[in-house]
Amino acid sequence: MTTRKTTKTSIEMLGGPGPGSPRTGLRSWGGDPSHLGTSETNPAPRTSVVQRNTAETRIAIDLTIEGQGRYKVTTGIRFFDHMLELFTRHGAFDLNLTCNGDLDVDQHHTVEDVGIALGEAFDRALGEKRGILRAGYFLMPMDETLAIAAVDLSGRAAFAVETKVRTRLVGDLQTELVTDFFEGFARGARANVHVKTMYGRSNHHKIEAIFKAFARAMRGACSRDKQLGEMLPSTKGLL
Ligand SMILES: [Mn+2]
Repeated sequence: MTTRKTTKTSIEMLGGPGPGSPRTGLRSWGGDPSHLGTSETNPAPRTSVVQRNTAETRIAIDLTIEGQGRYKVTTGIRFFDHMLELFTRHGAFDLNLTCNGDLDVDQHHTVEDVGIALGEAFDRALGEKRGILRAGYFLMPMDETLAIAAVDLSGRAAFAVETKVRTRLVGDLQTELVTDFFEGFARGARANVHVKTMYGRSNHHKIEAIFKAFARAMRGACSRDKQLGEMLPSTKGLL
């Protein structure tokens, strides 16, 4: 009897169906997760909602930091959607993002404002930034291309971007706007954002590798620091 009880408990903890108790397992998978742990071991996911409306763009964002890589992104620029979608998947975030911008004027307002609003969404979701790693970096290969990203959610906006892309367009995206996106993100998130293509041939890969590296750097920076716990990751007393 003792063995049977222990087995059942462990199935519920895992949250999935297991041998001998498929009904219980399925119910726990889709049901109330409160039995999975206390708030200390299983804290609430960090989320934010941002609405940013100007005469040039109307943006709505719904972000979950502890996501499952699920996305719904519509900016009117397909290659930009592609970048934000893979940012979400590689960052293991959940992101709903819609931007209705004045693309008939130029892509500039849309790309820059999405950067600002997405940065604000992270800043809001992270709140006081207690108990997070705060800084993160990643070195991302994509076939023949290598890109690096380093971020510090420092409370100060600064950016450095080098895509090594010399063509005006990749897909339908004006490539010079990659810099404007990261500048906007750094301002919105109040973060240091450094991204760089080290080398590569394909212009598509150069930009994509940067967004993937950035996603994984952000994933690290947003991660909870088990050792520092609720300590602020700064000696200044404010982030
Ligand atoms: Mn691609």
